[in-house]
Amino acid sequence: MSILQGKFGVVFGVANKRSIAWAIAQAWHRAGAKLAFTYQGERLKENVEELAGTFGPDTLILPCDVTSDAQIDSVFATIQQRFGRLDLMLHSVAFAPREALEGDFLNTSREAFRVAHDVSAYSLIGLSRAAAPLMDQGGSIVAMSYYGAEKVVPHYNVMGVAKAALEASTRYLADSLGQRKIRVNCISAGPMNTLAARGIAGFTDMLKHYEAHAPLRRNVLPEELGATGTFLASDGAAAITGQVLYVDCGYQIMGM
Ligand code: 0WE
Repeated sequence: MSILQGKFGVVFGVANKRSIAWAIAQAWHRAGAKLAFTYQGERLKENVEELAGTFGPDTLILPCDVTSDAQIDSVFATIQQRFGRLDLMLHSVAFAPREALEGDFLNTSREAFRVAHDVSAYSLIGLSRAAAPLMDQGGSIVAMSYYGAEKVVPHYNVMGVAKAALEASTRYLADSLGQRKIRVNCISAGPMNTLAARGIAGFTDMLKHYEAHAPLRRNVLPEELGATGTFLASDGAAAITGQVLYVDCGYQIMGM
């Protein structure tokens, strides 16, 4: 029942125990994968060491600011040395300057747009290009998205535009990497109570709105994202690439 036995993976985007990246990493680990983790900034180093350290003292934990080509190269050079190859990659990284997630979308600055797209969308391309040479037996790349990519969600603003770029990039990468048997997909998760959602005005009401309107009348659980991440990483999803899978208790199908 260890469907990822013998597979090597790298996980970008663990900040703390509530992170979606951590939920999917735990599921990948339980399915038998051997994982490397990256963290962004010294502030998050301890958190990731504490969490990923539970997978054993020799768990690979590396710094990576995804806006730095040099740091991306360094991460994959180390993975090459320690693992020799790679099968799985999780991209669970996003950032827009806070002010861009508060006011009117019309006031989005050039700089906020640039940063949001660099961190949240371009990074998937840069990471995929660096990962691909190590995925010499094919691979599965999974990125996290959100409904704000396709419909207007109040305050999601430039992040919605960046997630639209991420989803389109997923399709172009799926085509680019398909002949190497590397699949690229997005999971579009319903809202989750993570660090990235903390302090967002009206977030609690948003969770209540999903609970009231999603067909399943509840919110998504982290372990359900883990299960979908494991499916996409597994041979069960061998013919699925370039897709956005909604894991949102059905919310996305509703018109009203
Ligand atoms: O993608 C996200 C959150 C991404 C995010 C969150 C922050 C908060 C702190 C990106 N950048 C920042 N920058 C910060 O300074 N989600 C899907 C969660 C989320 O964020 C929202 C949402 C939802 C849902 C923001 C506004 C409205 C809804």
